[in-house]
Amino acid sequence: MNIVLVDVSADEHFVTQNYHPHPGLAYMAACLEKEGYSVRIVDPVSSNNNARLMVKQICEFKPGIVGFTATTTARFQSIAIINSIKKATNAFIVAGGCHFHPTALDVMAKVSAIDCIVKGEGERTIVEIAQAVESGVGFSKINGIFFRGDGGVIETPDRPINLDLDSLPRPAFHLFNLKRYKLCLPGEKRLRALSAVSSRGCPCKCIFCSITAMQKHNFRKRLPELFLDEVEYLKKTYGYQAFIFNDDTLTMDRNHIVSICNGLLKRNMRINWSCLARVNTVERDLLSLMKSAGCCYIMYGVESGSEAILKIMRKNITIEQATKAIEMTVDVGIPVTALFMVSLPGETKEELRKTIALIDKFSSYSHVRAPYSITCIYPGTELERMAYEQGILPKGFSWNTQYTKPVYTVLGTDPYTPCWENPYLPLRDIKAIIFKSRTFLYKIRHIFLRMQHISLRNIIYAIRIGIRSLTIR
Ligand code: B12
Ligand code: SF4
Repeated sequence: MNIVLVDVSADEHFVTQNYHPHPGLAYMAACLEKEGYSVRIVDPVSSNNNARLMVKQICEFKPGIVGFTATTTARFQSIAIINSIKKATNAFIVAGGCHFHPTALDVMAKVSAIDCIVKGEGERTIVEIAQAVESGVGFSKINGIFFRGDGGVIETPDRPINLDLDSLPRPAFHLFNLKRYKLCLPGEKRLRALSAVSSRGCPCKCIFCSITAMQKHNFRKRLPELFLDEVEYLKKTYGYQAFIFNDDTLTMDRNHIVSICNGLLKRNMRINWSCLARVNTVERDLLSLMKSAGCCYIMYGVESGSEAILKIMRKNITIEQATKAIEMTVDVGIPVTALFMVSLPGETKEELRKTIALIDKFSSYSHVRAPYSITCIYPGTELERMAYEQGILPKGFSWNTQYTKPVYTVLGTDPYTPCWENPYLPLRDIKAIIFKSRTFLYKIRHIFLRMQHISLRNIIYAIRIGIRSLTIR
């Protein structure tokens, strides 16, 4: 039987500049191939994110099953293609991943074209689904799914999150047209890169994070030697000199990261790599070792300049730890991105100003970038639960029916993903407060940068923010 796995993106920018071949699909495809199925991956890079072309590529493979993944941002693009495929073929349609899993009942109710939703990790489940579709035995014995039965949607028991990551075959990157991927290592080197994952999950409980919903704080790591065998194989087979280690927090387990670094040095792998880390999991010796093993970029989630807000978001870090980690990292010669969020629960104008001050402090260091984003609410998170409780998500809200507010367009965020709103910090004022707090030189630079992408929309946006900043106290 032929099986197509599909990744859809919402965003041209990511597709043309920074898109990763989807590791989840690559692992599932490898498991299906191992069981003898013919698999094709249809992805936004090879199809220019063009829905019509994607539908054509899916149909011409004559699939018995089509599996879709999507982030919340890309859900409507994905659902549109799902509906077209159902009209054009008899294929059994499965969906999974960080959006479809936590919204499963809602999406099954709204999108009749979807036959089955997979909860959590898909490697074992997709193989069992393929076997069930082929043999016609039914789905009730497959754990970790929602499917349509006689009496409506049926949910089977969760699968324990105990998949042995070392038992998985190598991700099927041969099914991607890797030459078309422009993904580069962040930072100055801009080397073409491929992603690799040495652990899954995170034991932390940040209220905004989707990983919690997917992995339930379960942290599992691969044997460093086997992970390095995989990286070495990817380097030799596809010629990559750079890798993005996409573990949720690569430095979560000190022994694990130390073994990876020592292994890279012992094998004389000479690769460059970047990773995500937490500020309270690094110290100078570790950072120096990482640097000597090829680490050339680290992203830290700092999120807020207010200790009170960090507590509310259960980030479990302090500003002192963040400052120390960032200073040590640049000191050993690794450039840093410190990620911030604004409009977090409990945030007032005063708290926001503390965040801006910390952003400006970090941005003044050489080799540190400190971008911020407006806090979006994602399904399955603690933040979603709080948003229902506080009426930020209205009664009857559905993740899979278009919902937007004019202010989301003002913010320049994805207009269909709801943002957190605070009573003393209206969303419509946030950009203006940030703009007003900036130095004169910063403002001139900001206006100049926006003017480089000159469009009527950008000009109206800049004027609007400017006017609002004059009226905000
Ligand atoms: C790499 C990455 C990116 C890359 C590439 C994304 C891509 N090609 O998919 C880039 C940088 C482009 C990116 C961008 C964004 N990302 Co991102 N990203 C990640 C990251 C760190 C790693 C993904 C990964 O490698 N996972 C490992 C693989 C093995 O797991 P997986 O993908 O979940 O797949 C497994 C299961 O979910 C399941 N499964 C998944 N799909 C399917 C489909 C079927 C049919 C089945 C059966 C099973 C199944 O089985 C898979 C194998 O076990 C994740 C965090 C994470 N750990 O997932 C965030 C994450 C996916 N990103 C997130 C976000 C918020 C974003 C952005 C919105 C950020 C922003 N503000 O711009 C954008 C949106 C991009 C877009 N336009 O859609 C959120 C998504 C939340 C949500 N509900 O949508 C995540 C979960 C981070 C988080 N902590 O919350 N991201
Ligand atoms: S530390 Fe990172 S991956 Fe872990 S829960 Fe917090 S945001 Fe998510």
